Amino acid sequence: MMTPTLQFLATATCALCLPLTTTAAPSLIPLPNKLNFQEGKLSFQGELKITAPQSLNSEVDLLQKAVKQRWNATPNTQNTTLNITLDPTLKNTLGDEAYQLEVNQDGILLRAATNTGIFYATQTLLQLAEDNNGTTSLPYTKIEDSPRFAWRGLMLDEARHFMGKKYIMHLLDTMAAHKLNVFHWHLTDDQGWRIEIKAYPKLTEIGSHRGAGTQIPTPDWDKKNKNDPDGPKYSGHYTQKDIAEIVAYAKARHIEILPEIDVPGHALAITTSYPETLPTTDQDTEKGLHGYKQNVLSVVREENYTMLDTIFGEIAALFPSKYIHIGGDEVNVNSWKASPEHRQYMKKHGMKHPSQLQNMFMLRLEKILKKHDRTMMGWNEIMHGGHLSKDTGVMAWISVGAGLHAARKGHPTIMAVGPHCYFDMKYPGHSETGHWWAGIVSTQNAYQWNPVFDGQLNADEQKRIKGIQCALWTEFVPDPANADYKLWPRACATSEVAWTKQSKRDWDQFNARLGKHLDYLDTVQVQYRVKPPSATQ
Ligand code: TNX
Repeated sequence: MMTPTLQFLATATCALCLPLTTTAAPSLIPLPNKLNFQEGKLSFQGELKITAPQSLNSEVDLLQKAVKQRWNATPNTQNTTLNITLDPTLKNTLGDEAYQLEVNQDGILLRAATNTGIFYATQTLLQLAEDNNGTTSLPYTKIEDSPRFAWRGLMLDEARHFMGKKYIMHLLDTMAAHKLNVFHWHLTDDQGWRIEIKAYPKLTEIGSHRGAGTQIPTPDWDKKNKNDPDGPKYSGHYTQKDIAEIVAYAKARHIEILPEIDVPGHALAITTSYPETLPTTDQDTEKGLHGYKQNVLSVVREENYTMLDTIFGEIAALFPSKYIHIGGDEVNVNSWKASPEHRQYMKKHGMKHPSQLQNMFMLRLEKILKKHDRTMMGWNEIMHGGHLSKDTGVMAWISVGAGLHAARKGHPTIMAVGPHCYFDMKYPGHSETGHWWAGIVSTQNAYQWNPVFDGQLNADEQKRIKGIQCALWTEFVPDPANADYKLWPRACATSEVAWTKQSKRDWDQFNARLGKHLDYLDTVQVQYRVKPPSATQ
């Protein structure tokens, strides 16, 4: 057992224990699955005296830091304890991520089967505490909690706008506070390549810059300086050292990072850095959906697979995640139709439609990732043109139907559907910025849905819905403050959809809790959106 390092004074205020309704819950988001508040509070000044096994040092350390920062606690010689125990048998009844938390007149107890469970218990504890001029109080509480979905994700696009290490760490902290456990990092796109690849240095030397004096043009949505035909220069990338630091930071917070390298489309940053990766062309092609030509890789050029093998090898060495995301969305197949060697290849292999070329490419990537001991994941378009290995993960963004289709086909499926999960869509209100192709996404829209769409899937198919993920694409998100604004409180809703059982969720009740929860977000410096008085949500 670890010896007590910090002390705190506790004065239990009431011994009467009456169950209260969950609306009395201070601010807990996501709502625990079994929660019982009782009459009375544990109040204390000073720091926590923690007893815990050594194997929990990392979780205890993070808790102590948070307590110091947020509860403004000062050393104190009186004792009330926070006892933390690991009990592996809980795994059988409650699962890996479950925890129990109890606050009573004698102190605080946290129990779980794993470090992850204890970590979540500490996050609930931090939300439970109220600080009043140096006195911290916790309601007498009994919680037994475990998540509905294993995959509770949040995606950030840093290709369109680069937010930087400090913001990512802040975001990981805020995710952890909401028990979100997958950070999907969209690191490459047409407008920028944001990760150092040692074998292909031009990807960042050339590909991480756009605008004036660079080779990647400023996109229309980013032409801030109208007098400059190229727009201002815009740059940013992470070194492999930065990445290692961020991966470790996430790991300590029980978050897995899912890296995304978007191919074969959305690849202007690659094709600009290494033009030989492009198909040769004998016809003019239309611009793709996002206004670019020449942003699709050749899929018949063998050297491109060597390049991707090397890139994904470096990615696999940096990120310990089970899956690696390869993008695969919105490929402008006209680039292949206009290419003599692609037409020849199709003829030779009896292919009728260029989507079959896309399928061939995906099958090659599945193999490359397997070689690096990883499993492929991609946007729902990866299913076009043929079958894939059943263990390949599909992230459904374009529609619910695409997600249901993926689950029926046997793929592990993540629901990331626009109308509920795309937080680059506008909030309600005239002055809000953002896309609107998936509609206005209010916090209520982010909350009121059921990711398994009851009645549409049989039991086996339902099990393939591994969870949900919200996404922040950043064409219209210029900086970290705006990223926070667009994410929160909508991602609070995502966290509860992902964590709390459908039968326990209720919008009005969530909305009531959210008011108080915003105070908590203040304590962790989240620049969330405050609903204007005129807006409904
Ligand atoms: C679609 S979702 C895209 C992104 C855009 C986003 C804007 C997906 C896989 N592709 O490239 O940024 O819409 O909402």
